[in-house]
Formats: sequence, C-alpha cells, structure tokens
Amino acid sequence: MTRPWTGVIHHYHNYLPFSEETKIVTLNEGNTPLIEAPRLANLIAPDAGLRLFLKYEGLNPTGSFKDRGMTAAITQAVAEGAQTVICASTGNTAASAAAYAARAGIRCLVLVPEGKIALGKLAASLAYGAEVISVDGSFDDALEMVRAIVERQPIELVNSINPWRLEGQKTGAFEICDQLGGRAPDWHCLPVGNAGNITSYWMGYKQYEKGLPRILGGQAAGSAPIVLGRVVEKPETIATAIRIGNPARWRQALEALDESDGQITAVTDEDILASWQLLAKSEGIFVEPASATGVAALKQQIAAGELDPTNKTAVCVLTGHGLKDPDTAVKLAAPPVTLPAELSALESYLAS
Ligand code: AN7
Repeated sequence: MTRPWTGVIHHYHNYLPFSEETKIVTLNEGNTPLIEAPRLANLIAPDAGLRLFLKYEGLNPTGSFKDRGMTAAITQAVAEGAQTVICASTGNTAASAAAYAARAGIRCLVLVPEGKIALGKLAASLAYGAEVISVDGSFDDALEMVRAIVERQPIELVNSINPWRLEGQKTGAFEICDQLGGRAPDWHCLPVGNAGNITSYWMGYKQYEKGLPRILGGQAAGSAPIVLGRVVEKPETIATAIRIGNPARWRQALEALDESDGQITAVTDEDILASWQLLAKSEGIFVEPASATGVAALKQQIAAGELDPTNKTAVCVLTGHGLKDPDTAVKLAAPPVTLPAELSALESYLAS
C-alpha cells in the first residue's frame, strides 16, 4: 500500500527548513494532477510534437495554488506564537489564509479591493470565519496597509513577502519534476501577479536539481508592470486575481527570467478568455480567468515565432479553480435554454 498523502511539508520535508518537532498545519494540500493536454497542444502548435501538461492547482483544498505556501506560512506563524495573521489579497490568498488560520485556531484578517474580488473567494473567506475588510482602493493600496500595520502591532503577515510562503510554494516545482519522471520541462508557463509564484517555482527547480526549464510569465495587458518596466497606478483586467500594479516580488521575478533565459509577456483580456475557453471546451478543465494566462502567453509566443515548440515539453500552471469566479463564467456564456417539462419539447429542441 502507498503511504497516504498528508501535505507538501510532510512529503518534501527534506527540502524544507522545518524541524522534526514543528507541528504542521495542513489540509493535505498538493499532489495535484499534471494532466497532459494533447488537443490543446495541437491547437496551439499543430503537428509540432509539443507535449503540453497542465498542473491543475485549482484542485488544492481551497481551490488555488496558494495552499502550498500557506501551509508553510501558518505553520511557522503558529510555531512562533502568532495569534493573528493578516494579508492583502485579490481573493485566493485571502481564502487560503482564512482556511489555514481556521485550521490552526487563530484570528485572520484579510484586506480585499472593494468590488474586485470574485464571488467564490469572498464566499470562502467569509465561511472560514476570516474578518474580511473591503478596502476602497486597489490590491496594491491594501498591501501597503498590511505592511504598515505589522510594523506597529503583533500581527503576522502572510502575503508572499513572507519567505515561508515561498518555501511551501516551491514544492510545486518538485511535484512537476516527479510527475514528469524525474526531470524538469523545457518551458514552465504561468500567470504573474504579485510574482510570488514565479519566484517560488524558480527556487524550487534550482533546489531540486532535475534540470531547469525556461520560464514564461504572462501578465494581463492592463496590469503588466513587469512587462512595461513601471508601476501601473490603476491596473485593470477581467482576471481580477492578477489585477496588481506593483508586484512585491518584482526583482525576484526578473532574476528568474534572467537566470532561466525566460521571458514575460502581456496578453490581452480577449486572449486570456480565449485560452480560458479552450481549456474548458477542448480539455474539460474549468479554471478562473487569471489561470489561463500562462496558456495564453504560450500560445502567443508560439504564434509569434518567439518560441519553437518542436518536440518540446511545456507545463502550464492552472492556478485557480473555475468555481472561484462563477459570475464571469455565466456572464460570458449564452444563457441556458428553457423548455417546458415535456418530452415533445425536448424532441423539437433536438430537431431544431
Ligand atoms: C488564480 O490572492 O495575489 O504572481 O492576493 O489568484 O504569485 O501573485 C493572487 C494571485 C495567479 C498570481 N493566479 O500569482 C492574491 C493574489 C491566480 C491568483 C496569481 C494569483 P502571484
């Protein structure tokens, strides 16, 4: 019998700086599927022999990749005696912090940008019992507030400025190498918001020593500070998860791109939604819009001739589940057909 999976800290203990005695706060996160996507591969790179894999991080306990880093951050916070944690969030960090804080029995405050957080993330944060504070400003404004408050009060910050978040998050790279049979892909594609994930993956690949991919990051065109090389004061995009104008891990993201001979590119909201739809309709994988940004970036770079897909292996990280943002999904689709509850109505519908 195989050992039951009990979360990323237990599984990758030898690669993480926790002592044997530390009491681990976990929801058995990680071990998410790496799903090969041959139809999608053939759509974005016809007959090129591209092997495309999707790392479906939406299947983590709170429905996003954030749980990998949050198990580590909350474990460490509790080990240091913290009784309250705080974060600013576009939603997924909030839901994850709220869940792990509940698990640990500590207080959790989350600051979110007013009106710009997807319904599933708000619902979950409230359900887990976090104190949700809606800030009349952007994510970047909220992050400034939490950075300042933790200087003044004994509250632990659990945004990805917290180095323990990166420690947990880097396990995504370990898993991908393990799932590919002990090697890294040629290309690793992902959305970039606050740039914690890109920083962590690069740390993880370097530490695991199974080869190094080239990193391809995607930012939404209306929120692309790293691509533009300047802070975006009023970021906009339908992908609210990555509506961030001043990433906290900006410098480390540039290092990852430089060291991996990678690139970062801006993709329009239309391109994000086109890839979002392709994922759902051609592979049966429903993600929140931001999560399609890595696929959109890969598709764009191949189409532009910037990236040669011939016989390459690419992994796209799908960062959050589609049920996080049901409003956008419903808004973009045709409404359901309504019929009377009669067989004849169904038959005429099928004939039409
Ligand atoms: C689905 O939850 O910043 O570049 O506060 O939710 O590591 O920030 C979310 C970010 C990609 C970008 N995909 O990752 C937050 C938050 C999804 C996300 C990102 C986020 P980072």
